[in-house]
Amino acid sequence: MSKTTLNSSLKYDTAEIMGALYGPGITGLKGAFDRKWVKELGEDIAGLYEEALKRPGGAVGRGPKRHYVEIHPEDIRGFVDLVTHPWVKAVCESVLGPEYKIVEIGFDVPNPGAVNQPWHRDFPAPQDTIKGRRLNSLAFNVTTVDVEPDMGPFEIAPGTQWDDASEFEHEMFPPKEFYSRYEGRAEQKMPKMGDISVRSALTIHRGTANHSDQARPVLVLGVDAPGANNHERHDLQITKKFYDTLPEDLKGRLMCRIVDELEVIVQGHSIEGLMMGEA
Ligand SMILES: O=C(O)CCC(=O)C(=O)O
Repeated sequence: MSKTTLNSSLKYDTAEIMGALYGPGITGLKGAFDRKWVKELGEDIAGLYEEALKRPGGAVGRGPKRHYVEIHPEDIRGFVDLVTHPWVKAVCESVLGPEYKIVEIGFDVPNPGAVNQPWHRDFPAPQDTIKGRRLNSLAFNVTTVDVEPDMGPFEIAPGTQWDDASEFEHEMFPPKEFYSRYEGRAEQKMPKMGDISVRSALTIHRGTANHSDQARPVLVLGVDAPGANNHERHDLQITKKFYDTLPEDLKGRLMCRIVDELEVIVQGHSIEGLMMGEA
């Protein structure tokens, strides 16, 4: 066991973390960052969102008034703080093992007027989960605002990461007849600035209708166990200059291309069933 693993797992309880991700399929850490850190993240995301909206294909529609934008790690000032946070490392080590890799960074923006999404998974469950009963990827979320009930909170149906998807559309969208199961279990999440959550992207969830006059931008960090191959849906790029500044033990964790100049990301992870017409 490496020193990092030992330290992280001593501070945070591995069994508790695994119990949460294999049980409800979601957990979190309150107050991981201070509000100044989150404010900067919100500013970075606001600028990136503005740029992405101007670029054809820069932002993927995830339903009316709702987008997803994949970004470059060095676009946000807090990237290294986030991925080296001891709780984030402990969760990844506990659930994905010591060889985990960072494969995605992006953000979702549900704007005022966004409607309820269909209940969904972010991608089909892999054989490792269906047959092997093992989770091989995680999605971390960091809200950039204090979420209030009228802001279209993220809603999740705990325990449904294990649901059989054979009757789901594209193995991701349960039919409407199944909705009572998700509605019966649904929990709305109301994180505050500074909180981090982590979930299996297979736990059935949806963004809800945003009735407020405020957007609810949320950062997404995707992490894989070896063999999960979610990097194929993404294009993580790091400049050589930025790479050289990274802590040694982080360098090997990034499933990325090292480039001289950052290239515009052609958004790969569109979820057709979430488009619902124009965003
Ligand atoms: O509203 C959210 O926080 C998540 C939205 C979502 O699940 C998605 O667009 O895939």
